Amino acid sequence: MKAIITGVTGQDGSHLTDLLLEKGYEVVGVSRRTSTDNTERIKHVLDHPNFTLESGDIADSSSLVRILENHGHGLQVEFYNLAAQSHVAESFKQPGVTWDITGKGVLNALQSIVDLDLKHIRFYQASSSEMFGSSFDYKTYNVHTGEIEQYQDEDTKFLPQSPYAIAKCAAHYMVRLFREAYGLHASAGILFNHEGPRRGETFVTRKITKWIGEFIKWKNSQQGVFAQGQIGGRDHENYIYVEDPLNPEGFPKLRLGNLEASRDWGYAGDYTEGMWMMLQQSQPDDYVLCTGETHTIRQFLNAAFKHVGINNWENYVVVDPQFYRPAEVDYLRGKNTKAKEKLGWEPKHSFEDLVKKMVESDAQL
Ligand code: NDP
Ligand code: GDR
Repeated sequence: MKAIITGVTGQDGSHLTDLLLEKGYEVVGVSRRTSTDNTERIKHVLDHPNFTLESGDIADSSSLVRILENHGHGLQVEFYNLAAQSHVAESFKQPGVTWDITGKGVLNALQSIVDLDLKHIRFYQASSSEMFGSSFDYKTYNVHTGEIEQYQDEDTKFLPQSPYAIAKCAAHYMVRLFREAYGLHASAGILFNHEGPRRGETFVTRKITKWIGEFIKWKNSQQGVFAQGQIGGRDHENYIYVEDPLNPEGFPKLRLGNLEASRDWGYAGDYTEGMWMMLQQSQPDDYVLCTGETHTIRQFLNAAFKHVGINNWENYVVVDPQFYRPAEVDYLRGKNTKAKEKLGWEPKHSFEDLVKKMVESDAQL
């Protein structure tokens, strides 16, 4: 069993590598050239006898052809395409690059597989709940009050709200086309947000838990009594201080954007197992992976700060319009019935488990 993983240096790539090595796979990770080392998340497997790191870029077809020629032959080969410019806010600033990597990159991979006649390769595409954008379905769950439940599943239409989401939609349709046109075993996992201690530091959950970790370290290093004391000339709007007139240094507050959006957050390790399960099915298909619960950023803040004994997180956070997006996805809450019934997949970690795992890792509790 062999697996080629693009995006191996990312959060999901590193979890998937751990899982497949455990299962006895030979893993070929594809990593692009960067000016500083990007292998932090996979450094523990770099010397593993079943792990090889290949240099390649999803935007460069010739590098994919070389890797597929070297590693794509053999009976059981799986290709997990996790490579993407995956930051939604950044996709508004770099829409062209996002398109080339997150959208066209998928065509490069699929077309190379067909051109090289390696159609036995099973292909996984990392599709996203961002493709739903502002769209949802609903069912009435209380006929007396008329209350409705909003959700997204495999049948919900896509209404993408960012260059990232549009690129993911194009890639998603490309996977479907190659499945139907060339008979490829190509599946797409429509994954809702999944996080963990390996999450990139600019995504909101990790940004929060990393700040908490650094704040705790700073607080523990201070001599004075920690409080929101009013000592003249201090910038209490943007900094946190100790009540020590001899110590002018403050700690910068956590700056965030929209706190009202709702996300269906799960643990990344559970979701990479779902990716693998999809490629073990006799028929390729598309599946939603999610928890079925949704929480606002405010609720995440509440839970994360509570975990370190802080009940008034509002005093530590500044809402900064620089982190607002030109268009927002307000509400994501998935329904995972199909994955449960057909794959036997279920998330193993709750929202509370996830928050605990992330805060404890960053605050070294
Ligand atoms: P990360 O941002 O952590 O990882 C992205 C990976 O893609 C990194 O390894 C990055 O390499 C690599 N990459 C970027 N550009 C290229 C390129 N041109 N050629 C080759 N590799 C490239 O994302 P996640 O691990 O969180 O997500 C994995 C995939 O799943 C992505 O496609 C993402 O869009 C999708 N997804 C993620 C969800 C989530 O909640 N995490 C939910 C739904 C979908 P480098 O280290 O060099 O930057
Ligand atoms: P998302 O994740 O856009 O859902 O995409 P992100 O954590 O970036 O944002 C979630 C929500 O938090 C709000 N927000 C902030 N976001 C960031 N990054 N930084 C902030 O300071 C901040 N303040 C508030 C956002 O506006 C948004 O509403 C992730 C990525 O992993 C995608 O690749 C993936 O496809 C989707 O999840 C599913």
